Amino acid sequence: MSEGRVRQVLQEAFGVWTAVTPLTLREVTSGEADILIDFNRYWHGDSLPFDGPGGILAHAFFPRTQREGEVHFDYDEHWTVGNNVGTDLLQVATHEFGHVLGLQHSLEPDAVMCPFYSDSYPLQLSEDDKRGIQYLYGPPRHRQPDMTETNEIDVGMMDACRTNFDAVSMIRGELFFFRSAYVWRIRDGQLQAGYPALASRHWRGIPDHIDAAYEDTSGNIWFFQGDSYWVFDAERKITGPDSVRQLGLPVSDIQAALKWEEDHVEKVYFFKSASFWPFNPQENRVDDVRPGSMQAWGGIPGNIDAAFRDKYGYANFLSGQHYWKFDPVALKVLEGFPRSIGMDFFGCSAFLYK
Ligand SMILES: [Ca+2]
Ligand SMILES: [Ca+2]
Ligand SMILES: [Zn+2]
Ligand SMILES: [Zn+2]
Repeated sequence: MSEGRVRQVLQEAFGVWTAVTPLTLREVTSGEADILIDFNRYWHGDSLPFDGPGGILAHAFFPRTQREGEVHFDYDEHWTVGNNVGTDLLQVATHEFGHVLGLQHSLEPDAVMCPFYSDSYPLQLSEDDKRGIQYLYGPPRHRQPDMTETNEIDVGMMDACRTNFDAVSMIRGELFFFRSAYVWRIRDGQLQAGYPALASRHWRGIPDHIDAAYEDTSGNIWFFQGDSYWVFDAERKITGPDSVRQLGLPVSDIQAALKWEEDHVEKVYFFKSASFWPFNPQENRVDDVRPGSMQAWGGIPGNIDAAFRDKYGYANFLSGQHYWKFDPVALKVLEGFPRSIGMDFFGCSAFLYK
């Protein structure tokens, strides 16, 4: 293929994604680019060498990884477009660009994001591909959302296998996972029928997304968002919004809250970045405005999305699509963690990486 043709095909592959999102992409040959495309052979500087003709065709790095934005194609493939004599560059590029934009593999065989290469023409996004990319970036701006889509389909877009979570809390012995306006409810390891549901159906007046949540010893649920907090008695609001400053917390936008117990005394920890603040529920006050360091939680990453204490007393910390289980006695992360949130809590299948 000529260089001009390759450029054209790569543009076409990006066009497949930009057609269904508000994203715009343009080629730059100098300055800084968000996405870098390269054709490489064998060892080429990352730890994923290519293998000559056949086998591995290409790979791309997910956002928020060290090499985010990089897409590598195996130079040794016989790249072609629209015929069966080689490997179809449009198919492979569209798949890899999906990864570089943040999509994982799809389990649907007709999806562009299916992990197995198939030469199918014309190239078309499946509903699953479209839902995935629109979940990340939304629909194109010029088009009104399709009004025939029901609320159910909206909820379907919130795929627990792909998302990260805003907050998680044990409430009345059940686990509640929060993401945007939605909540998933898990009882005895089973996702309950009718979930995800709007969180406002349980807690009227809850903000449309929350930063953190926990249930205190008397069964009240505390929600945090920005510089405010709310307290609910089961489903009814008792107080809020009130400023977190009233709790003596020196920061807003906390990332997680963890209800804890030390010698049968209730404790709560608020987390933000690599810091945490112990909160004293008896005094209704943060113990010390000076934060503790995450190093106290050996093995937990500095940027967590959510935290909760499970019924066995372990602290669980979530970051992205993984979680870490922390042993309160040994004061360290359990062997074998992090693990996938989707697989352990929502019965999602393992994603294969290509
Ligand atoms: Ca190869
Ligand atoms: Ca959070
Ligand atoms: Zn590479
Ligand atoms: Zn892939």
